[in-house]
Amino acid sequence: METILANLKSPTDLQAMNPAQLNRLADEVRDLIIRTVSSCGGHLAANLGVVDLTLALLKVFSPPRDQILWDVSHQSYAYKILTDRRDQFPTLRQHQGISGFLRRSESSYDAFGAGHAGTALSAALGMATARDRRSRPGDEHVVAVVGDGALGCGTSFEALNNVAGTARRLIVILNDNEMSISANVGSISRYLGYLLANPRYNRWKSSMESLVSPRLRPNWLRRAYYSVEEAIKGLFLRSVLFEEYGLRYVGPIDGHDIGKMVDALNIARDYDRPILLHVATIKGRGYAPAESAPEAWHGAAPFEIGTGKAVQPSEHLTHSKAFGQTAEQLAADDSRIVAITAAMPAGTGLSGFAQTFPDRFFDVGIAEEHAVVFAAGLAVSGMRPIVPLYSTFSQRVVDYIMHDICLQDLPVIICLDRAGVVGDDGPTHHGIYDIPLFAAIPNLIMAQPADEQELRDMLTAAVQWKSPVIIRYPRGGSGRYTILDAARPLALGKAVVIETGADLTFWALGDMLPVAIETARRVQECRPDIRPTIVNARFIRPIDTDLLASQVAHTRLFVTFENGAVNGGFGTILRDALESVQPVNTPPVIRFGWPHQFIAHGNTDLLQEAAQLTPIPMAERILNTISRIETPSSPAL
Ligand SMILES: Cc1ncc(C[n+]2csc(CCOP(=O)(O)OP(=O)(O)O)c2C)c(N)n1
Repeated sequence: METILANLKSPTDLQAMNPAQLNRLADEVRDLIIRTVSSCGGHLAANLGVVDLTLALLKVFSPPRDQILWDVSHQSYAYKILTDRRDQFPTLRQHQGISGFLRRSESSYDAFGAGHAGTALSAALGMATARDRRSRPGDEHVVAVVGDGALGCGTSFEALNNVAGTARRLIVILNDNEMSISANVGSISRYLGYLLANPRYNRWKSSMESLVSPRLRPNWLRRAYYSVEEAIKGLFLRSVLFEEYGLRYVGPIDGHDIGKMVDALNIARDYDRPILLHVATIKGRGYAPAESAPEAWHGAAPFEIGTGKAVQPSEHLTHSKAFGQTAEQLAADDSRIVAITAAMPAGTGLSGFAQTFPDRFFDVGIAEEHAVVFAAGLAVSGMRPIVPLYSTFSQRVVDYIMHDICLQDLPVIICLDRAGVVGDDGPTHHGIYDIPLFAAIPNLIMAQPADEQELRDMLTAAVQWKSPVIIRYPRGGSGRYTILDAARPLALGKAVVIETGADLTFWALGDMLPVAIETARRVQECRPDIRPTIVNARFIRPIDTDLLASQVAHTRLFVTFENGAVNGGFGTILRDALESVQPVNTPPVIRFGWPHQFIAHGNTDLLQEAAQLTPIPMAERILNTISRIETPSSPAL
């Protein structure tokens, strides 16, 4: 059957469509999103929730002239499809395909790139202010779409605090589905619930709308109606927070009624000061499994559309699960242990902990900064906080970890999940910068276990260390464990020699240990006379200098392996440590890690191949270096 979507030439085509056509187009877009995500995975529930809103936005506004920003931008699939990426959409999140987030380099329709929450309001305010400051200010619009979860971010409120008096016009769409990834938390979320559910106001509003507003066709009359509504609203609602910040508040509006949204967006477009439309949407709208379990369908792995079942279910433990189970066990033995999450209870493996210890579990919303300083306060008062964060989101808390935790030497354990390249989500989500960012901070112990069992050992030991600790571990699991043994002793600052050889010493960090072992095998295949020593480093800070000192005299070449940025990473720390152990005639170090550039999205194996971080090219580079060392006339290393 001929579809509207297939015939769409430009987003401006939507402006001539009638409501029936727009509703049909919405169904077609949902269908394409479900089919694509079912085969390549991605953010499903949030995207299905904003299809109608996206159509309404494109009916009223004209990007790229009008600039539409999406906070996080994980919910931008319909926008991508309807602007200029319908035909590439099946390549979503795949290596060299289109990104799962907005990127300025991908399309002129992507006004501002994102992936981390809480940036759209500040950026939109900057763009609107720049527009107003031009010598001949344009009449283009800046529209920021912000979820109720992202609204809870500190930066969102910092931006709101600056709206009044900064930009003349700004349109904010608050997309309220009452969910972050999990159910939204905190007072702002409760307040939004009050706005959504205020029965007296809503009853009055819907009867007025059904009686009056359909007849208000001339725009000026509709504007007059909204002014009266605005005045009367104050009788029903206690002070409207957004109005205190200098934004006109309009809402709540049914986010699945395209006609109503178009009416409200027209008002917003013509309004002469900052305005916020409160739009109520349902996460997962149009796909029953996602509607009934939006948390589980926030990010979906490939699935069968009919049943909603994962295509490749795994029995194995992930690092996150190993972390969560261990934290729960530790909490059972020690009443000082509390766990804090910044809106990621399931992703970080804390769902079980939350159920077992509800009074020792804190979901603070998307507020990583608050999460770690809150933990510092708990630690000062004798508690033992454990804070799992995704490595990439920890980037915004460097100062709080330095100033509030490490400077005061507080025993807070921060677990950096998704450390290393994460694959399909790409550069906004790769967790490869935590070592360069954190390892310079004094007092901080920084470590990485080689697998899930060692994570259990390390976390259990860390509770006794009485210092700030960061434990990093990668996405997924090693595929070796369904169940873990009891924690084994693990000595602070000590690496472990896995294989003893001579001449060549490999230090592998965490999940790179199997890669180092395989690389050693490849080296030995070509040079049976060389047998590398292989070390599981375990500690980044303090690095095991005793072991290094014992190796330096009989090692001609050190090689480091890490799933992190190579510049300033583990290999650099090891090289510095070697220099302090043996300042003269220090052996050379080959450092394997991610190069100094943003790493694209795509399957992790392909990314590793592209960066030559697989055993064959690594073995070749090692062998070349050895032959240069063995040939005295070769250029210095
Ligand atoms: C700083 C930061 N922390 C955590 C996340 C992970 N994350 C992605 S989407 C999301 C929920 C956002 O909720 P909301 O803004 O309401 O959007 P919705 O998914 O409900 O549409 C979270 C926590 C993130 N992207 N950025």
